[in-house]
Amino acid sequence: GTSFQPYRTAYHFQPRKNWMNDPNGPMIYKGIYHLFYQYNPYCAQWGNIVWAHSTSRDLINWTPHEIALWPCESSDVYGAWSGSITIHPGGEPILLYTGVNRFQQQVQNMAVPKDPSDPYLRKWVKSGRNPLMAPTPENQINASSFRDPTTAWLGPDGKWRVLVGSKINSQGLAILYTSQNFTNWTQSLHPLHSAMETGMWECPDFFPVNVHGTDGLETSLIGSNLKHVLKVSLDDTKHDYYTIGVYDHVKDFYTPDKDSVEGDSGLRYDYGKFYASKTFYDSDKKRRILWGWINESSSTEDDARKGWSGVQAIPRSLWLHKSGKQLIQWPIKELETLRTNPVNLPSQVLERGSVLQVSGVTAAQADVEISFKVSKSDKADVLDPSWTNPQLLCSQKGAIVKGSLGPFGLLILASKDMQEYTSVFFRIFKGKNSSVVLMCSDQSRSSLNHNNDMTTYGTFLDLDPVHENLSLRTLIDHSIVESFGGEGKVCITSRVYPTLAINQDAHMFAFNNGTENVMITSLSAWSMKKALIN
Ligand code: DQQ
Repeated sequence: GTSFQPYRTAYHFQPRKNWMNDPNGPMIYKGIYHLFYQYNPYCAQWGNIVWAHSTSRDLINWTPHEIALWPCESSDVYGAWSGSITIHPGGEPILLYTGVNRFQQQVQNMAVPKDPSDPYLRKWVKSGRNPLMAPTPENQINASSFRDPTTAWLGPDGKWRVLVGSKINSQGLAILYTSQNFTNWTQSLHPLHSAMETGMWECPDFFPVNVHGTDGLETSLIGSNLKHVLKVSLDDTKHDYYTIGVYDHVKDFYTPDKDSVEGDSGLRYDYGKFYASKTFYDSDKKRRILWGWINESSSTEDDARKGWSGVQAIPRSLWLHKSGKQLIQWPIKELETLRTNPVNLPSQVLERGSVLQVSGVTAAQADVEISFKVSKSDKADVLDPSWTNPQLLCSQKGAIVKGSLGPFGLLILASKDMQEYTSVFFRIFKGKNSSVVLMCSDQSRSSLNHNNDMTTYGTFLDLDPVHENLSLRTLIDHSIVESFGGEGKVCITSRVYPTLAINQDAHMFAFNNGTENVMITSLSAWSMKKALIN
């Protein structure tokens, strides 16, 4: 790597160098947060995968530890791939991961801490019984599509259950295994759930959510005031989608609610980059926390030059929206300890065609919250019924395409003369019976270096812009733009690599490129301190 590193993050998790992908085995143990991750110890490209390990007291500042799992046994010699940790009722953590064995087959293995009295759990011992789950000629499991065990949960019958992601032809499935003792596992006759035409399900995650309130729930909890979430990572499109539904713990079936859409057009954690995510229950703070990997949008040559690839999104608290139809995600509260030098702008009209500079913040390393209100939506452009793909709509109607109500939002990582900027914005349309809000993250002008993937992202946002505040919070961290719309109803994360708008040469603006005025009801921005990361 080189010493000129304008794209390294100040407060998003990353290793010192080399390649990182999926977050693995997140947990809290003896008051310490643990994060493991898929890591290549030798270069900035995927390969030679081990489990790297860091710990933290606040999920913000991180200390690296030695590699937790090296591939070295016959059951994992070609890689220690993704997996999860389960905390047993007695408090001991047990790790399940995918090993790629000497026949290049994917199998599931176990490891336990060598010394459970060490709160940092620096050493792990693999089970002599590995592999615990493997493809055989009898079970018909495809040996190259059998990976990523979930956190296990305990059923009322005293048996453990775990899911492993798989596929049969183009049908994605979550294979279910049960066990009395966590070592001998039996494949169930049917998967917990499957869906046609979704392709390989990587990194399944299955957990209960509270019907009332924002508290998280322990993974094995059974009760009446809860629903279940099944998230899978779609290998074909590299998106994490989820359904909300009901888990029958006697028949061991999960059934998504009937309005919960399967596959790539279903609900996503994030409509930008966010993959192979995993949640864990934080028993100290009674919340469920989501980790997700954000890959680079730069070329492999640029990654090799900078010597690293991959970051983790800010851990997000997640809970069920009161409608019961979607999840809400919000950056963990601890992130706010990095906020400094607040800039608050008075509520004001953002006139049509105007730009308002947000000065006094380190715009390349910032946290900003802005809220808009529109007085009426009768002037909004009419939504053509054929415009059903929000991402496509955002790329056809980027920040420079004038509308009536919108585009309005933020210009981020902008160079002085606007040669470079990333825009995160809203557009309001008149739908059939109500207004329709579109939220976009437009990277098309983010860099003069066109070797980057500058795809525009977008999603619809279920919100009434006349009677509710239309809010946007964006975390800016040099090469990361992580946005939360509608108080966490939707997220869009992107990677950008400005060549001019770096460090102190980056600027931030609010803008309204519509022909109607809009109201800014509040605008607060903070410079962000640097976290201690690895
Ligand atoms: N990454 C791991 C696999 C998983 C994939 C390998 C998802 O276990 O399916 O590094 O990004």
